[in-house]
Amino acid sequence: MADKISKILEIKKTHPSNIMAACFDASYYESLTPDSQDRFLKCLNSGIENPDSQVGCYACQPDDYDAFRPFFLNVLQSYHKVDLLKTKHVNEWSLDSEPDLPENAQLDLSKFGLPPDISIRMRTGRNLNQFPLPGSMTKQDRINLELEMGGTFKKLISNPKYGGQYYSLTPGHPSFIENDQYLKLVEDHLMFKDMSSDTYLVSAGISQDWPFGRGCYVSEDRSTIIWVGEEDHLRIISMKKGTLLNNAYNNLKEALDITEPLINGGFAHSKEFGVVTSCPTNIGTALRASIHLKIPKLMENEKDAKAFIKSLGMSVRGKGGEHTAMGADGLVDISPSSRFCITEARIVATLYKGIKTILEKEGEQT
Ligand code: CIR
Repeated sequence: MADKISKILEIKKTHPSNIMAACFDASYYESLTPDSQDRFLKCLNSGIENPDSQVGCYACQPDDYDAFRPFFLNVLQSYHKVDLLKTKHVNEWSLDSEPDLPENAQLDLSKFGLPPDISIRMRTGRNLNQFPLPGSMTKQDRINLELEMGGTFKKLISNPKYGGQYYSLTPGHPSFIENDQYLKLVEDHLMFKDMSSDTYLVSAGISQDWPFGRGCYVSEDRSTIIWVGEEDHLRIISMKKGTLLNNAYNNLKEALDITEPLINGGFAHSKEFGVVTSCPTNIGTALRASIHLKIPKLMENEKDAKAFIKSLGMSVRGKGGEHTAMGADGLVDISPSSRFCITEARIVATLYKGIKTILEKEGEQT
């Protein structure tokens, strides 16, 4: 243990951008009981083993953010660039809470010239109160989480609005699929990749016991997807074709509303910080709302385009997601950057307004 502490103190000096190390306070650590010290260090392991981490810590129990509040408060303020003395996180899905939206908050992108086959993706993460977070799960916990979710998926499958099926990677599970079928689901962007090559997730304990307890539910029309056993217990994904942002948004909210009451003990939520996720970057709403836009003229100057999009509170990725290259014809994936100290409604309003401004600017390019 002393080893780990000296390593953190070293990283503080060598890697000042590692938020975990920057926020580590030895006297706070000393004030904890020996059991709490163990539990706390478990959260910091990823950043200790990977000094180049940007954040460097993960919550490993549903109440870690509250239990280690003095530390996580600083991490969250630092990463999300918020002052929690002045700003409180609030979850709010109603678009009526947002000013300056079109009548009845109908967020129709066809007004900006987007085609009817445009695809909108929204995802959020949820963790169950009854299990440790993925970083501290045993193999049996992972298997039990998947079994616990079985009842919920059965209900969704028998509901005509959803139907579809569950695919499991767990050997011996009744819905087990072979590797070729799994790879096809990954190719179709329905299932997540093996996380074992992500060094941060390995050090965090999140990717262990692959492929046990991993799987995904896919609705008949493929618009509602629930991943089991990735970075969070659940990732709930809504994918809708069409120009009305409301469709993807409402579909996501409905999937959450139908799922949560079916789960023993419900989802982990912090009074102060909102939706609890493994990674501090996702806490609050865990909501990522994105769209693929073609902005070839703006993307001729990628650096300026990125800075402009950033100034609107949005991030740009390649069309294949995080760390992928920009697509041909200036095709990019854009999404509001904030997840914390912002409401769900504001995230979607930011996306809508951002798309409008970006496309106007694209139109002005010669
Ligand atoms: C890190 O701290 O760099 C890794 N644990 C990954 C954090 C993930 N997300 C991010 O930086 N946006």
